[in-house]
Amino acid sequence: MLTIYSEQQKLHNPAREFLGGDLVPYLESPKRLDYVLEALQDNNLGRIEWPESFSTGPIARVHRPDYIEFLETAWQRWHQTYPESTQASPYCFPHRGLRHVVPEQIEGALGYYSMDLTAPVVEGTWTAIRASVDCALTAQKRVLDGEPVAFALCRPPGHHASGDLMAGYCFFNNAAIATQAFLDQGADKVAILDVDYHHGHGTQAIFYSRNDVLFASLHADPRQDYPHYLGHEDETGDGAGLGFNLNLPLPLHVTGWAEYRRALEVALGRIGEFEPDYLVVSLGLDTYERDPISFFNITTPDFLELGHCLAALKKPTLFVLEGGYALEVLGNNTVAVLEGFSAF
Ligand code: SP5
Ligand code: ZN
Repeated sequence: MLTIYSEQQKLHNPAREFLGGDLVPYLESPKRLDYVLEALQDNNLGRIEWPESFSTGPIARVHRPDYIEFLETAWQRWHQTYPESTQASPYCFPHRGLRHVVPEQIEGALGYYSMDLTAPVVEGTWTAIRASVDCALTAQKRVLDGEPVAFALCRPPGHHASGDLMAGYCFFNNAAIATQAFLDQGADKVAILDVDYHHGHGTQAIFYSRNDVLFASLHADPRQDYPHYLGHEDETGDGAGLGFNLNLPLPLHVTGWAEYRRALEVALGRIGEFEPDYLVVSLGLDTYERDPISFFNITTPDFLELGHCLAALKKPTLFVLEGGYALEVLGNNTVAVLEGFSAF
C-alpha cells in the first residue's frame, strides 16, 4: 500500500497538555509517526513517498479564511506577547451569552478559535499542519489518479477541527479537506467513515447540511467521553443533509469487537446504500484496549478484521491517520488495519 509521509509534521511538538487537572506530557507526540513508519517498513507494507506541496486553496474550501490566517500568524503574535513561553494556549472562550467577535489581542483570539485547551500552537505548528494537509491531499490525488488505496500518515490529526475551530490535537481537518478535493475534482459522492474512538465532531459539522458527503462514525458515547457536546445518535443531518450523518455511539468499558462489529455493519450497510465514488477512512487507533485515554476493548487481531470489513465495500479508499496514543503498539495496530484491507 502506498503511504504518504512528511518529516515536517514533527515540527509541531508541544511539551504539555491539560489532562485530569494537571499538565502532562503531550500525548499526540511526534514519536507517533516514528512508530507507524517503523512498523510499515518492518512489515514491508509498500512504498513510502513524500507529499507534494499544495497551496492553501484546498484548505480554504473547508476552513474559514480568517481561521487560516489566524493559524499562520498565531505563534508570532503569541511570541511577541510572551517571549519566554513555548506554547500558546487559550484560557477564555466565547461561551453562552458572550459576543462572538474576534478580539484583537492574541489570547482572546486563541479562545475565539479554540473549542478546548488541547490544541496548543507552538513555533512549528503552521509548518506541520500544512505538511499534514499535504500528505492527505497527495494521497487523495493518487487515489483519484487510480491507486486503489492510499494511506496518508498524517499528524497532527484533523477530525476535531471544524471550519473555524481547533480542538482535540487538531487544527486543519485533513480528512474533510481531502474529501472536498475529491468532490472538486469530479466525484459526485464521498463517504467518510470515522473509526477513531472520539467522535469526529469537526468533520460532522463541516458536512452536516450536505448530501454529497455521508459521514458515518463509531465512537465513545459523548455522554461519557470527549468531545462531550456532539456525537449523539439523533444528530442525523440538517436540511439537504438530513439522513447523511450517521452516529453510532458506543458505551465505554463494555465495547469489544463483537459489539463494535455490529455497529460497523450498520455503518457499512449505510455506506453501501449511499454508493459513494470514494471512501475516506478517518483512521484512529485509540479504540485499542490499552490506549491511555480510551475505554474500548479492541485488540490488534480485531484491527486486522476491521481492515477486512472496510475492503468489502470495494471502493477506492483513502486512509487518513487520526488518533491513537498507545505508542509502542500504534504501528502494529495501524499495519493490522492496512494489511487486513490489502489481504481481502
Ligand atoms: C484526535 C484525537 O484522538 N483527539 C483526542 C483528544 C482527546 N482529548 C481529551 C481527552 C480526555 C480524556 N478523558 C478521559 C476520561 C474518560 N472517563
Ligand atoms: Zn481519538
